[in-house]
Amino acid sequence: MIPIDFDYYRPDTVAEATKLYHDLAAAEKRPLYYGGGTEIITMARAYNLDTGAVIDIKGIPACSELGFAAGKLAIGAGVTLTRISEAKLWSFLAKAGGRIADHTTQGKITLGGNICGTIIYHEALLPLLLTDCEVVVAGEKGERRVSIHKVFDQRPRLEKGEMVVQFLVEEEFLDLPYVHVKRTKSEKIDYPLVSFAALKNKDEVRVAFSGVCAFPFRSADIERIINEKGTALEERVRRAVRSVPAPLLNDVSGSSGYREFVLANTLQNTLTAFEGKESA
Ligand SMILES: Cc1cc2nc3c(=O)[nH]c(=O)nc-3n(C[C@H](O)[C@H](O)[C@@H](O)COP(=O)(O)OP(=O)(O)OC[C@H]3O[C@@H](n4cnc5c(N)ncnc54)[C@H](O)[C@@H]3O)c2cc1C
Repeated sequence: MIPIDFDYYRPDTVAEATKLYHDLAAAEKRPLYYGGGTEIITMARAYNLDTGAVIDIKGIPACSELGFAAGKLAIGAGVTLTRISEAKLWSFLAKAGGRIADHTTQGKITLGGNICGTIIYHEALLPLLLTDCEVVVAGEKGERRVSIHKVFDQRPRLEKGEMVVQFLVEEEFLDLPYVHVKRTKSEKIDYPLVSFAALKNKDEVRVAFSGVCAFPFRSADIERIINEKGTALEERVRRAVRSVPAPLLNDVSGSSGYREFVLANTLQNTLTAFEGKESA
């Protein structure tokens, strides 16, 4: 049971949704945009969330879009992880999403909710970071297109009242060789000890991580180090691990020392595969 009363709205357009947000905020309803509701409902049940109104974005056509236009794959923020997987348009994102929560919950979790939620892992973000995708964001003043790196920098960076409408990924990235590895403490379904994504673009390897630090990240320093082909692989991996941008997580899933070990191994295996053959 959800122990709080709140109003439920399901607008048909982005403009209607952002106006609703503005009006509800002015009426002190503390509105929230609502994707799959998995985090909102879980937190409300645990008395960790208080809202007077939710604005469900799934009735908005732009938020449900999944297809190609003008050389880009458009993925609506309200598209579920299951739909992404079943559409078979981008196997990298399907794979990253396919290791989040369990099969049933993936049918509810939306891409926008995974990126904008408060749970620190945001694992579906990793392929998006590696493709430098654009994000359509809407607020009271209208829509804007921004880089994913501006929308998410250690945490979601939306302005108050803004919602994510779509993610736009350049088609040329969709067929590049990639690696996705998720290591958990024991169960296949669990929060990540290390979640790792790599993409090979021509000769350059791009890498992004979740579960390593208290936020997911892609690091220019780490990419520069691992792409120094003249340096021995073991040395590159050692330096890359030392360049992680924040303290390694140390929690019930694993100590920081164990995470460092798993991270080094994952990097080593990925680079060996990428440098030895075309795809891994
Ligand atoms: C059982 C379980 C296991 C999980 N395991 C993992 C895991 O292993 N890895 C991982 O990365 N995550 C995991 N999560 C977290 C999960 O992926 C997301 O946090 C998900 O729960 C939120 O998606 P949702 O669509 O249900 O969002 P909602 O619950 O609807 O919303 C979550 C938050 O995002 C905001 N929001 C939603 N959509 C938008 C939008 N379009 N624009 C702006 N703000 C928006 C909402 O206002 C709210 O604050 C797990 C969650 C559960 C419940």
